Amino acid sequence: MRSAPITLDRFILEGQQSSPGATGELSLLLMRLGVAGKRIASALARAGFAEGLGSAGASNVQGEEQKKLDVLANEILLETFDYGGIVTLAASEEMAEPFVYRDLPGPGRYAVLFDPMDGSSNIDVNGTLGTIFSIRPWRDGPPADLLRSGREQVAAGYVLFGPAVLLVYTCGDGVHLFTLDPSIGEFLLTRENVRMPERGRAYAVNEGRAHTWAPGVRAFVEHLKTPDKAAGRPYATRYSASMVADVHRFLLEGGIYLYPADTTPGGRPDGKLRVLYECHPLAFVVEQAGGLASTGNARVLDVVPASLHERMPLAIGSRTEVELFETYASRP
Ligand code: FDP
Repeated sequence: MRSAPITLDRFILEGQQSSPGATGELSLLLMRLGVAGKRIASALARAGFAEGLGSAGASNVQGEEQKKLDVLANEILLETFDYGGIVTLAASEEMAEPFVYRDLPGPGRYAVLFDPMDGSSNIDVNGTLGTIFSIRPWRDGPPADLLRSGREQVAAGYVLFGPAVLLVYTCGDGVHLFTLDPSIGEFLLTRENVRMPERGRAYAVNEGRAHTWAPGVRAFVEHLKTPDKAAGRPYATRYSASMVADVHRFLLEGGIYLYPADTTPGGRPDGKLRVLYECHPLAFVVEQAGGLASTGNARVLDVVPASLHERMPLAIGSRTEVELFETYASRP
């Protein structure tokens, strides 16, 4: 007899059963994220012909153009945690202030943070996008209590909307990858305990912005491009305008994604990416797979943001390239 495919629910439940003391609440949250991922995937699949999906014209709290699908994905995620009393608070890149769930049956135990639609410029061109999530323990407290290091995350991951819909997550015991089988509407385990290659052959960065980078960052990218057959250079460029898509590629194949600081006068000295919604969760996933995430002079997971929407420069990927990046970034 063939063995049945391992669904997301089964994998999570079996993991929970082998963790003494687990309440099952975190498992429920991960399963709900699977449902949210399917709902967002369905909205994306209809976006091309469903009236009203696409550019929203409004701006998010960072003043960037917001797409209707960003708004919709944010709403789907808020709804996802709006029952059962497990989640007390949800914070998102798309909301100025966290959403507090009221009338809970008891004290909720978790806060969920998310970037509902990462790589949103890809919406209108049918490119790859993702939803990034991070789960933290939570007791009643002011939203400022969310300003903690990335090491306090209990789970993190993403749903990737590409040719197939994938769900990748970690609870701190390795990284697991599931693929949505549309014929049965279930995420099926495709790779357990994903390991990131120690080094890669590719990098992803918006090189049109090279004039805004610090000299050390420019020198690092020049190094990657300088041919040296024995050392495996030049590296290939792989930039998709969706960090989650690029990081996913490097999770499987090795390589480095960069979004450096803009050092020009009036530029963004902290880069573009948000600490809590993008950098901490992807750093947790990548480090669990054996990779690294760095600002250039600090490990991403050690960074404690001073505000909810704080940004940070990011280098994330294979250990070899990120360590090399740190040596270049520390140059005067
Ligand atoms: P987006 O704002 O379109 O959601 O998260 C920010 C991000 O996408 C990354 O996913 C992506 O790599 C980057 O910004 C693209 O920014 P640039 O257009 O400046 O390259």
